[in-house]
Amino acid sequence: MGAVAPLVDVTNPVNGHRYIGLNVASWAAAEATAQMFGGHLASIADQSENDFIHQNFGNYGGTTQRLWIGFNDIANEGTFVWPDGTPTNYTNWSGGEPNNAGSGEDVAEMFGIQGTWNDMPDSGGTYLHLAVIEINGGTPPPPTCGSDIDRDTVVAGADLGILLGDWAQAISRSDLDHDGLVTGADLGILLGDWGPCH
Ligand code: MMA
Ligand code: CA
Repeated sequence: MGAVAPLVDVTNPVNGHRYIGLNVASWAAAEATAQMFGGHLASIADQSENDFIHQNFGNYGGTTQRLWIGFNDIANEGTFVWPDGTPTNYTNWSGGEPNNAGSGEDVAEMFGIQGTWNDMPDSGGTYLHLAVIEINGGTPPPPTCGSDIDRDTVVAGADLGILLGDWAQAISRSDLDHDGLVTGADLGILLGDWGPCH
């Protein structure tokens, strides 16, 4: 197989996560592809993340898309989970969904038109799906290294550069004290963590 060029490749400034889009037929193949990229099918933690995916993928190429997202109840019917371990704090099901229709539906799609979700069979039926792959979604940094913004296991100039670039904004990746704004307090935390993670 040759190189694979994502159809969409965007970073969400709110959480710093990267999302790429590829046409992959079944949900399981899409999740396997996501893992080859070092990620999972997208997890959606809140309305803001749902909006971001809806806006960036829902009308790709000027066509209303059906999007594969990670939510699934494959392991335990009726209990939907995210493949990257994101807790289930937010859902955006369409009315009457999930309904486990037909011979069963264990994986979720997002309707590109309005951003709501529906459970579907793994095959996706007759619909082409755009898989939304999230590269660095659910795995928080180890607690001893919360300032390692770029997750390269060392708190260094690259992290400082990201934090300064996010200065005075409500950008969670650099809001190390989680007070809603990137300020001198966050800079102090980062400088205190300077050096290799341990
Ligand atoms: C209906 C509805 C959905 C189900 C799909 C399967 C068109 O919508 O029952 O819940 O997932 O059919 O194609
Ligand atoms: Ca359904």
